[in-house]
Amino acid sequence: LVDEAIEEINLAKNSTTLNNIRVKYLGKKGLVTSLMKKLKELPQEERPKFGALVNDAKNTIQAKINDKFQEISALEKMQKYEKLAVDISLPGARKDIGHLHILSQVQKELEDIFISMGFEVVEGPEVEDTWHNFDALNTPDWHPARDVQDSFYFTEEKLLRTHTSPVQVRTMLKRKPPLAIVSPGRVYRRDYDSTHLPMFTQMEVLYIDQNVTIKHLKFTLEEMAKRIFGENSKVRLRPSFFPFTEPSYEIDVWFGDTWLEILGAGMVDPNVFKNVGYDPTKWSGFAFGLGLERVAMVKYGIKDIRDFIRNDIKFLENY
Ligand code: FA5
Repeated sequence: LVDEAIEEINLAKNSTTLNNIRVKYLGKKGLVTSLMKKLKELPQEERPKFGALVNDAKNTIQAKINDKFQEISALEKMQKYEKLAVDISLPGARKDIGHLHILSQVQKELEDIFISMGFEVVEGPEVEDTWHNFDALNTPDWHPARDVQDSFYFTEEKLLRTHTSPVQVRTMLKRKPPLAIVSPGRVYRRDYDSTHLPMFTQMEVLYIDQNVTIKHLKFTLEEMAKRIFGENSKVRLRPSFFPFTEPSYEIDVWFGDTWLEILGAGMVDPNVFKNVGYDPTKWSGFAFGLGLERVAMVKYGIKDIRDFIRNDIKFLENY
């Protein structure tokens, strides 16, 4: 009986089985206990010897169970801790922190480039009057850019500015040359497709001094392109027309498989100088207006300009 019990105890794998074994042998109706009860049936002289034997068996089994119990409970404790264990080599739960929108980053980068070249950042209002937005910029009444088809008008004389060029006018009226300013901000047009938004961001650049030539314009454009797009970027200058510059150019940057127009530029038209009271025989200057979304598209290979305003976290997190 003791051997049988020991074998069962050795095989027990958890505390429940072990307890069942204890009940089976040592419980009130257990095998060892019932042997004790047989004691009375035996002749008087055999009782002490038998009693001692059963007691021995009981003690042996009890001791064996105790040992096994220690072993099992240590094991079960280990298993429990293993389940609760923390892998301290895993990265912790991180709080998501926001960052500047890709456009703000590009704007800041460009501002820094121009500040390093001696330009100053100025701002102008988004609600403009037609004089600052068009007339002062030598854009006559009949010009198609003034059309209600292209612009958002509040009244006949007030509109959402269609470009940042009116800030040129406001600055020239307030200050005396020489001038070197950049002016970033939102502008508005009735446009909408994969390269045009109705609300987008421009940055105006204006440089006025004596004897400013196209060479200064070209150098500034090349320097800017190198610093924002890298040494190997491909930039193309195309003759164009703006009422407020003469001559005028449009600048394209190679966009993987095609050219993308990023800015309009030119030498300030003498009529603009007259309109703000600068002497056109004394002063000359260049100006350009960059599309900041377009710059970001080229820099980061973004194919659809509408991604900038979708506010898709997955898109924004990439930059
Ligand atoms: C102008 O707005 C001129 N004021 C630029 C200028 C300034 C010329 C100073 C000369 C001297 P244009 O309409 O081409 O020009 O727009 C300038 C740039 O804005 C474009 O090259 C393009 O990059 C960007 N752009 C124009 N329309 C949109 C639009 N709907 N969505 C996004 N970007 C646009």
